[in-house]
Amino acid sequence: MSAPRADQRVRETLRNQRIELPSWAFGNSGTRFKVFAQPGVPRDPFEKIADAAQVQRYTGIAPLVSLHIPWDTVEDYGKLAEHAAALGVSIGVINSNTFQDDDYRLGSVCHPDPAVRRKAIEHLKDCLRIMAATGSDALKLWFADGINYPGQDDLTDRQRRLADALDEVYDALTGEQRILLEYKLFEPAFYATDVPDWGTAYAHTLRLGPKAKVVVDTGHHAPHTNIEFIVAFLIAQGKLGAFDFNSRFYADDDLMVGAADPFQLFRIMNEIVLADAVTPDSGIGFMLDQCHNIEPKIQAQIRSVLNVQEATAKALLVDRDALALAQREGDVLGANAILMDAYNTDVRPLLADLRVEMGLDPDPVAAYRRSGYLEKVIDERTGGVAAGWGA
Ligand code: RM4
Ligand code: MN
Repeated sequence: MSAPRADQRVRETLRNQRIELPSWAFGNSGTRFKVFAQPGVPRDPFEKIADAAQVQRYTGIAPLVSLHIPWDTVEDYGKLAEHAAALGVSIGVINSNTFQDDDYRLGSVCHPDPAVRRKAIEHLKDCLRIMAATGSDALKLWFADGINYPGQDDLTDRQRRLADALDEVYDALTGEQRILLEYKLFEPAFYATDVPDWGTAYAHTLRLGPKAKVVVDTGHHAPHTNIEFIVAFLIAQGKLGAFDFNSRFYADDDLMVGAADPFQLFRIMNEIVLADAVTPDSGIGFMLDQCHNIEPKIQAQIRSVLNVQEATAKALLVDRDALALAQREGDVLGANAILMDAYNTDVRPLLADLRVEMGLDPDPVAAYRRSGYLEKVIDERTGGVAAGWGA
């Protein structure tokens, strides 16, 4: 293939890439210690979607917004979907929340009391109805379930309760609806989590069937876990459903994706490129799951989208033929150098040029800052209560 044609294919793929934004990134958030409120923060899901539409406006590749229920509860979901469409975005994945109710102190779908399990399952089914009303086709399940002390509950029985709940929700899926099951090593439970790792999520989704897949939240692993291996494995098994992108230094830090370790993000996107899975036809979702506690939120989301885009562009530039040859010949250092050449390429000029082709400003962050949007919403959004983790 000649170089210009290769460049066209890279551009085409990048143009069709889609990154999904979390509604909760635009609300106030914090740590266990303090929520630092920011001026101009949305007061309801309509305003969160308006902020998300700004990210789409300047990046051109972020037209989907995930909702979190009950944080994004509204009376009329059809109206919310219309509002999104009018702003050039649409509703993506619906995230269930079975972790912020007093009843869930000992768990939700794994709770020892069947009445609490019933309540949690009914919430998940409500989310299916919200999907139908918003045009979303995926339900993301993250369970905070687990136990803090050895002996607190029966580990095996909790797995059975989990399986029963998942079976019931799976059976309630209609049409194109599907389940995305997320795992997390620890927190809020400390001794044992009921879906702690990809193996557990994989086993449950395998039992459920083809409409259930695994979510890899990049922040949910033990230090030094080789996440790209997990990604490669799940893709090969047809079980990678989506990413929750963010980055971490210590635990589930939820910092901007690509900020802590851009090389890891490149290695992950390299597996995605290898599997030809960058664009939406792969069926894999690329979502951000982040909180911006001290930095400006819309700008941080724009930066995060660009970080994923840059890592993808670098992965697309890997000389696959040369790499395959070096691998076949056992040229250890040659193969590694080919990958590093791509990683070390400055793709910013290519992406700036692509944006101009797409009718966008070559520098999304600068264009957003110049727009005065934040100043405008700070003026407009007076009164009411800013959205946050409880609202
Ligand atoms: C969890 C997990 C979920 C997210 C919540 C807010 O740790 O990452 O995906 O919805 O946090
Ligand atoms: Mn997540």
